[in-house]
Amino acid sequence: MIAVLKRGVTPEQIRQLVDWLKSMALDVHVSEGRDLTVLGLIGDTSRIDKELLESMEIVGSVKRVSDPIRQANRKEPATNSIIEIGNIRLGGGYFALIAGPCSVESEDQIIEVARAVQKSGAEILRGGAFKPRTSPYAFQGLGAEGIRLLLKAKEATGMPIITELMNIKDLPLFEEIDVIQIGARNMQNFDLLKEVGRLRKPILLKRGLASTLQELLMSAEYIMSEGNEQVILCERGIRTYEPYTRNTLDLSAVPALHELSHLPVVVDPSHATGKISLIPSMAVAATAAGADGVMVEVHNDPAHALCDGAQSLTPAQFDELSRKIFRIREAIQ
Ligand SMILES: [Mn+2]
Repeated sequence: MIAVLKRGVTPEQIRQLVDWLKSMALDVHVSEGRDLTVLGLIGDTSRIDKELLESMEIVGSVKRVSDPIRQANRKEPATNSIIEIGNIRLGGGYFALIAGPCSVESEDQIIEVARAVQKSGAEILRGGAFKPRTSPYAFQGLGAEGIRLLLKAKEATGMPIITELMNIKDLPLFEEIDVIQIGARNMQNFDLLKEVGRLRKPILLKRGLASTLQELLMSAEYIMSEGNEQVILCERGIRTYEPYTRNTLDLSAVPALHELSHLPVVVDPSHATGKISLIPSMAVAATAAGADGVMVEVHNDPAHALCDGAQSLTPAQFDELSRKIFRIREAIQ
């Protein structure tokens, strides 16, 4: 960490600041230039409050030199994390198509959708049991019953399951779930992140609707700092001033996250656009941009879906899309 002091500071003021910094177990290297004095702070500066230091009367500016992200950040250019989900791999050159309904509604529904998307090449089944809905009066999901039905679909098809955990008290129900999703609204629920960090199973972490990439990576760091290194990042659109789409899909997040991190990146064009007419193009574009996976909502009867029907593809539409996605994969390999 580097602190540049303001012009005209007295040697006594510098000495007081250096003493205070040293009292926090840091080494301080003082460089006095003709006009400015620069302090180089050496040691564990992660506990230093940058804003507090910056607010001091004699301090002009402060810059962090070391990355606050220690585990999620990219270390070697060519080494990417590969996440194992059952016998499926994701990341580091492995690509997976994830599909399923927004929410689990019945045994017939989830098994029918699972069989259909599997036939089209999807390898992981998604489906919500616990639903974070904007309105408390909207369908809230089947809860524990939904988890039970997802496991029935897993039994019927062999597909690993990804589903969202909203409350840590429900964790015992997730024992046989393959991937736990932390939704956009919970991306900065730090207690929840720490709890899933203590598990030893993959976590799909969705980007918050108003979160920066740095904040997304800090949230991944919360999970990893507890020992769980199996984190999958998910871009699902962010809130902008454009109302035509449900959110704005930030496709540049895919190569940007690959630059910043070794973790795999999945794109969810369904929640990003909210419109069936836009999902296929964005799913193809995400694949072309190098996403390690694409996650799409598919429903056997979108018109009667209890949740997100307007953004659910039919199995036939998904089949057409998956063909395009696999062709793009071949083209970019
Ligand atoms: Mn949904």
